[in-house]
Amino acid sequence: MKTYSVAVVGTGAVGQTMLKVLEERNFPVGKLKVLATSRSAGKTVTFRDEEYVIEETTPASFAGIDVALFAGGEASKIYGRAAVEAGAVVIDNSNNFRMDPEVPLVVPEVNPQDVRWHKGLIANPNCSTIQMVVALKPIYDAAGIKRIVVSTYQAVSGAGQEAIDELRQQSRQVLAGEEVTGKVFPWQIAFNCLPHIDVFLENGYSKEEMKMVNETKKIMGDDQIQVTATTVRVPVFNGHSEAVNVETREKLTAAAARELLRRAPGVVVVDDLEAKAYPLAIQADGRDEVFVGRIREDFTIANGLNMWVVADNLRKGAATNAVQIAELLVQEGLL
Ligand code: L14
Repeated sequence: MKTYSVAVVGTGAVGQTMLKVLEERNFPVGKLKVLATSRSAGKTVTFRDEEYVIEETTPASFAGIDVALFAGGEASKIYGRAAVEAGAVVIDNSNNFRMDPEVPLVVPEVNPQDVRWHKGLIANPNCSTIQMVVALKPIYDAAGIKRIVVSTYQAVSGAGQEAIDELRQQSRQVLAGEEVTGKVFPWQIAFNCLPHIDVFLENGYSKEEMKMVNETKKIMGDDQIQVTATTVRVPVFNGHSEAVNVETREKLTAAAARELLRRAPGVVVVDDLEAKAYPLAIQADGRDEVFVGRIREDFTIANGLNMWVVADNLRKGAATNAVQIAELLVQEGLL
């Protein structure tokens, strides 16, 4: 079988999950380079029972690399273009290039065709956007979408390993009646909700909220879709949940939507009220699918649906989606 030289840039929560997912899904990795900042260089990671020493990223790191998965943050801003010039296809999980008109923004279940026009760089969307569009795509195709109102309940893992540690430590502190300390979040996250993810913008929205607005239109290829979002950090370790209200162009009953979602790629419907079955973050943890439940009509408008959408934000929201894009490139002969 043909194999590919792969670089993973970043060894935080997302980078580590990328390595795990590459291994689990049996991506045809020939040579592997694990790159990071000088802070992690020299440490080791395990891939397929072999130890790899983490190397410091430099512009020269990408010679001979076929595909470079950037886990996020600043790295792709500094080395992304250099990697492309060295001949790698870059799949970038950061926000740096997502809205660049020269860069496809891809969710394989939604717009796989967009990989074809890549010019070396492909962006992985924001975690909250990915799981929402996977759930909305079959509804869009069947009935069109006018407007989406979404509220998110986002896990701390999206903010990295330090944020996971902070929730654990603060939970202990609260239960022990100790003073609560922290440095990742602006306020205590344990036993609390923060309507604040990423930075605030001039228009009063957070950047995370505007990512959901803008990325949804680009991925769905429809500028007319109205999206409004409230993104909230909740004291959950991993797995984002979303309350999604959607106004369709044509009438779609809850039963019809449920049936469409049952057949949709990458979706698992968990929707049995008798059995108290609905998607849960703790059950989505470690899974690659998007879970959808509580599907019901919004009786306040002619064509409205409500649903509850949950996914593992480190996997489908980041690492798995990036690896799926790499798989797509292989299938399409684009690597
Ligand atoms: O835009 O803090 O990909 O949970 C996703 C995780 C932004 C921050 C992105 C978080 C990031 C977000």
